[in-house]
Amino acid sequence: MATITVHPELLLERILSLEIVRVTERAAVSAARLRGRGKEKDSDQAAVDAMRRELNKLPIDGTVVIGEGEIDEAPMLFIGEKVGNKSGPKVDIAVDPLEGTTLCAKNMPGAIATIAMAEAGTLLHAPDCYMDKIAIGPGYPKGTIDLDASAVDNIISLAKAKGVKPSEITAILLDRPRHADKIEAIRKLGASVSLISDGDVAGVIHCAEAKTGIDIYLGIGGAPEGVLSAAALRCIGGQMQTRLIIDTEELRERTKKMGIKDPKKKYEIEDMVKGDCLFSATGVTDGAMLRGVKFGKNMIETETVVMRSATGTVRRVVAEHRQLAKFHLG
Ligand code: VTB
Repeated sequence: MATITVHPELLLERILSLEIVRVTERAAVSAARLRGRGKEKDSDQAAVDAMRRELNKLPIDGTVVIGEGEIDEAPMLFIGEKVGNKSGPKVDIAVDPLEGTTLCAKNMPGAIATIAMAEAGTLLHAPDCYMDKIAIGPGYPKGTIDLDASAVDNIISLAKAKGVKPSEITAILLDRPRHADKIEAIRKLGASVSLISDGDVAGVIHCAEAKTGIDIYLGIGGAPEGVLSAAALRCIGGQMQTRLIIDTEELRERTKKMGIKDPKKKYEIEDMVKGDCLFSATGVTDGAMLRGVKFGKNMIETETVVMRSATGTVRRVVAEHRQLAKFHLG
């Protein structure tokens, strides 16, 4: 019988692609316990604690490159923190234990717990600042979108590539005053605007999910969220361009310290995620991408989407947690 040899690192990566599900599941359950309580900080902290605890059980030698903030402002999962039990490969980790803290505090749709993992040195070390972003789903010719072109020109180009009228395109943007001009221009063109109050990791991913009806993400959101969504698109396909918004001297210094030589660089997905990666997200509240955590009498149910770029495999894991329900663990 032929023996199948799998490179040990690859095997580990395959195992990790299931292990990281636990990490976001636990963070989501902990945050969801505080859903709708109006306490953003508490639910975020609960998610951070749980995610860190689970991460430290993994056979990895990990470094948080996108985390809760700099060491002086975030005691846990800060940028540079070492995580994992050190017995495995060196990896970069990007986390947003609770993406959409306000959504969770208000029990509104779309809060998720999310993480991306890749070989050490391959994830963009982005500071916690704003980032200009544009993204579309897979199947379009390269160059269909350009961050430096106007929203209108991008929608016209995308409509042409899709074979539809610009009025048949739906753009998703964060509902912020800074996007007023863009929104007006898109509507004037006749295209549809879908506004989200928070949660632009899912917003970008929606472009690659046909069921959402979203064609393009436009506008300014968080840089950490930008790297996380780039990791997801690296797995499922699509195009994305971004640029950091470095508008203060303090940020310029911080960016330099993080090793970013050109603060005005236009990033492609491959610049933000340079090699293969894993991405996982678990729903905290119900959303278009994932169902939120359900607390039953003897069981807690979670839904997770986990992606692996090496193969483009996307798994949806609906898990029933009985022990977690019994012991009321976070
Ligand atoms: C987005 C969104 C986040 O921050 O990145 C956004 O994904 C951007 O910042 O969920 P502003 O809220 O300052 O516009 C969040 O809404 C919260 O982190």
